[in-house]
Amino acid sequence: MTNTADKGDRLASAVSRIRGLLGEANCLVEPAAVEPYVVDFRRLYHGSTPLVALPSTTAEVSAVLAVCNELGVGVVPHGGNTSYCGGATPHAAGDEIVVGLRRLNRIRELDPANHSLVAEAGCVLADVQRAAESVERLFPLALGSEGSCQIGGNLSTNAGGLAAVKYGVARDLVLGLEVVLADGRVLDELKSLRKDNTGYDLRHLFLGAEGTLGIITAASLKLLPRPRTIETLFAAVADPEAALELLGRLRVASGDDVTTFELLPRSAVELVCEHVNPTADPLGGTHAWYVLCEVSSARDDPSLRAAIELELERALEAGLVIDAVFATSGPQREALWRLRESIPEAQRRAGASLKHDVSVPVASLPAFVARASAAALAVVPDARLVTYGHAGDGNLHFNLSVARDGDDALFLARGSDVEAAVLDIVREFRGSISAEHGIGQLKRAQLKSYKGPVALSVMHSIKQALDPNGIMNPGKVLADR
Ligand code: 2HG
Ligand code: ZN
Repeated sequence: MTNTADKGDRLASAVSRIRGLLGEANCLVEPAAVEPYVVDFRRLYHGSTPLVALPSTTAEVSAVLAVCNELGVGVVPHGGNTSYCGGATPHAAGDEIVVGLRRLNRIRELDPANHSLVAEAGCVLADVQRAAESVERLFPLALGSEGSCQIGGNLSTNAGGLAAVKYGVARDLVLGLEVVLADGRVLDELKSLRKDNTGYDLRHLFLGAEGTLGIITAASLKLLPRPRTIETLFAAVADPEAALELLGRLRVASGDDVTTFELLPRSAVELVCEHVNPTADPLGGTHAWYVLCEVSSARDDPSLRAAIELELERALEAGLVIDAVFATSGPQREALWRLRESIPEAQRRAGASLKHDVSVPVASLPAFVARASAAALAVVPDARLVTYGHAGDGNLHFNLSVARDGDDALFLARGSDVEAAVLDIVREFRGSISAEHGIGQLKRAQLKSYKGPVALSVMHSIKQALDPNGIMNPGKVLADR
């Protein structure tokens, strides 16, 4: 028997054993049913799989992985399919089994006194937020995709999002984890403790590992008091430097309660107005840069608005802020958020785009934007720069859209040159080539040159220790298929 035939036999055997384990109803094999699981959100990859397994308990996940490990068959964990890097999409060879977590979607525990809840991996993020709200608590992870992404994916990719400036990234919001390891063993570290100083902190191995070390099946998540006062403002600012100066001032004026601080260029507002909503621009006039800022307090605090207004007046006098508007109602606040959250969709509708999810130390942002903009435009002079994002975290989506009447293919053909130029500058600033979207299959090559040899070697040792047969999300992050 040849190796290929042997591989085919092992795959067929895994498929049939898993169908027996989960039942036909929970195993998708028809091409039409499988299709949504093999195409990534950005449509960069089109993979193939003989089976999408849909377990609904940790024990079932464990049984599926045990079979795959025994037979040496690759497994691709799959949540809400919102990855930007193809992390949840199988390869085109069709030799991996997809494990969809959506049926593993219970809130196992809701404990307002402990400020925690336990959610299974397939819970949609918005449902986790709602569960917290139902007991006057906040689960602060906030993402544009929160209506469809799943908490298991958020944790596996260590998602960042729109409120990290105050609450941190996904990794910072986890008290404990339950993980099924490659060989099917269940690692039960599902504790809801604030203090547990007992050796290696294993949860952090799996947070951000993108399913390459095991499958997160449940997590104990940190909750906070639900905010009772929220002030949302949209301001035109002179430049990124002014935006950061404003951030510093608002942090102090609010008692360090800035929860969102997003930077938007004029081009992003114009793209949203042109492609999503013609009335999205909240300010008159044309300004180079804008800031969407939210300040929230757990207290009923009528003085917060006055404190922010006073600081804004000072910033206007100092020429940092050119114009500003506060949301005075729920719908107004939603409209401001919609403007920000519509940028990816507007960019999609505007034609081809090049995206770089990068971070630098917050104070270096203005210099980075100036340098990277010049470098990118030197390669694609007529492109539209759409540099926006989580300025409060030093994380920008350094994106470009094709010129209005430009040729998509010609523009995309320059993509690797633009990327090389931008990432060189990121390195100069000791920044990150992937601030919040992870590595997946998209950025494996960049990771190799970004991480030092010692870091890469430690990562390979961890992979080897936890997944010696290389079945967990093969070819993602660092494993070469
Ligand atoms: C956001 O911040 C997302 O809206 C998507 O991270 C970023 O489309 C992008 O580049
Ligand atoms: Zn983002």
